[in-house]
Amino acid sequence: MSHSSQNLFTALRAAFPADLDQVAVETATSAGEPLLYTWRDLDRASARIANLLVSLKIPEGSRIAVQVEKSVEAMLLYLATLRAGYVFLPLNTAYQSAEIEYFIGNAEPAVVVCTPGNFGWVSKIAFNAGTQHVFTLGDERTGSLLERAAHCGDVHEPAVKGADDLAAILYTSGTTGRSKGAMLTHGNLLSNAVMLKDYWGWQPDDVLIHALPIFHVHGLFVAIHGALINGSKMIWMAKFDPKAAIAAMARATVFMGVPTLYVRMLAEAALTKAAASHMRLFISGSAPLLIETFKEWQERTGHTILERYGMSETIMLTSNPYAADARHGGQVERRGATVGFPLPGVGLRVVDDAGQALPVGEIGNIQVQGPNVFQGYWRMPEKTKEEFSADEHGGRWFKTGDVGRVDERGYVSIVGRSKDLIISGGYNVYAAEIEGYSDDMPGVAESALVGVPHPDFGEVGVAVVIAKPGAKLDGEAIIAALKSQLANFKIPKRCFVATELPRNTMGKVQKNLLRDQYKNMFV
Ligand code: MLC
Ligand code: AMP
Repeated sequence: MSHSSQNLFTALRAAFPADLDQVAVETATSAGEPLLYTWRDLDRASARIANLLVSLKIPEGSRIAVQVEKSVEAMLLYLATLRAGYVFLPLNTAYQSAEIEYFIGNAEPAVVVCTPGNFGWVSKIAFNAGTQHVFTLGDERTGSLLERAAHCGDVHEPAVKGADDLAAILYTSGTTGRSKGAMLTHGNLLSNAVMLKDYWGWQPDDVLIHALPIFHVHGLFVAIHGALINGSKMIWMAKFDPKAAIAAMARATVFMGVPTLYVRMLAEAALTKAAASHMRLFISGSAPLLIETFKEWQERTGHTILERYGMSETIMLTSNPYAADARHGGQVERRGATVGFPLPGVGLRVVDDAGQALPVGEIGNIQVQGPNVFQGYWRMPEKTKEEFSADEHGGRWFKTGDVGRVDERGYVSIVGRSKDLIISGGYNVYAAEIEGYSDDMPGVAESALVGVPHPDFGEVGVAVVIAKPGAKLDGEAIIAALKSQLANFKIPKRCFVATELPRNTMGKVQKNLLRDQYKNMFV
């Protein structure tokens, strides 16, 4: 092995404890039986899958697209993909056939792994797109992937990778409604993981409760890398359950969640100071954490949630301090309704619409740079160019699409988004995508989707549709039709039929008026 390899797996593997027989992952079967994986298990099982991938003789840079339920084996498949040097492409299990067809058509993966139940339709899409290998991976360690991997050796030398070599592609929607594949390298992921280990003060005896899905940045990268690069055990939950998460706190020290998870745990009487007394750190991100939730958590548990901010394109960007941050006058205060400071190595500026840097305290567009910022969108050089801007020194800044400000103490607050995006329970819903599907329905002249406050999901989508002359529309029927085409979390919670959409003098739909009209629907 070359010492200069920047393979992320190699770095994670190097952090495994010396005693490989210690428990690395603690989980349960669907019947509730305890299921333990040692560090040696992680090493050997990921080697087998890596050897299987290598045996397929797929070209370098091949994408491995994966749409499977959360399981330890799904994580091992991710680790095996890194190990073998291919590019991991995770897909939310809620995505339906039209969405999957687009991703597979766009990414042209050499290998697709799906659930046994979806093999029929997923393999058809994959083979039509030219994919040669489709495997299945089910719950309880079933499926053809592991059957084939069982015949492969359990020793594998990680592929030598440079910092700029691709490790993963994460699809993220855009203003046009078409998803773009954010290309992340081994260097992006590794630098972020190493920096967070230090910034969040990971300790030798930390134990992470892993309760998030593993097809997005938060559960896949921040949580898994965080634990592995510290050699820390994970308590692994296939699905978030507030009661189980609270019960696990007695044996754990770190929890990561989207705000909805905190809201749901707060609704449980079992959440007390005593229940959380073994915990060291609660981290929230992916969506705004309401100040009420932040305060209530402090009162109920005695812990101050550390809120941080990130994106698929950049992994983690800012964080409230865990300990004294010397760069900011030794600040240790975790301030609610802020996302803290730009992380070490991350550049962050706030600019006006012309791209001019704004003074401290003023609200504007957030742009970022750093070793964590992605390489661009997969096969979309023009889109990539549009999303970056240059400064007078030739610096390259990524336009986050988030609107915010930095106060005189250096704390960043996100106050809005210039992108037409709704974040519901931590999942992103792009208005343009849903509007596109609604507009294509018979009898629909046009439509608008807006986000409104929701007590559980933070924000949910509400659709307003306008009928073509002579057509009669039914909101419920439109919701039912959308359900057959799109991932469930993208479905508007309500659909209203109106006579017209409010427009300004330029003819642009005034979504702020719609948001205002429906803002009290759920709260
Ligand atoms: C589920 N439903 C949702 C929803 N999740 N509706 C809106 N928004 C959501 N997020 C709906 C389903 O459509 C379904 O409706 C019903 O709720 C029950 O579905 P479920 O799957 O049983 O829901 P549940 O298990 O309760 O899921 C809720 C959740 C989940 C909060 C646990 O959404 C979740 O895990 N969110 C985390 C997302 C995440 O990891 N984001 C990180 C992105 S990374 P019906 O009508 O069909 O019955 C990122 C970068 C960063 O943003 O900074 O981290
Ligand atoms: P994604 O594209 O799924 O990675 O989502 C990234 C977006 O989530 C960011 O651009 C923000 O709009 C939002 N986000 C992430 N963390 C936070 C946070 N702590 N507060 C507010 N918004 C957040």
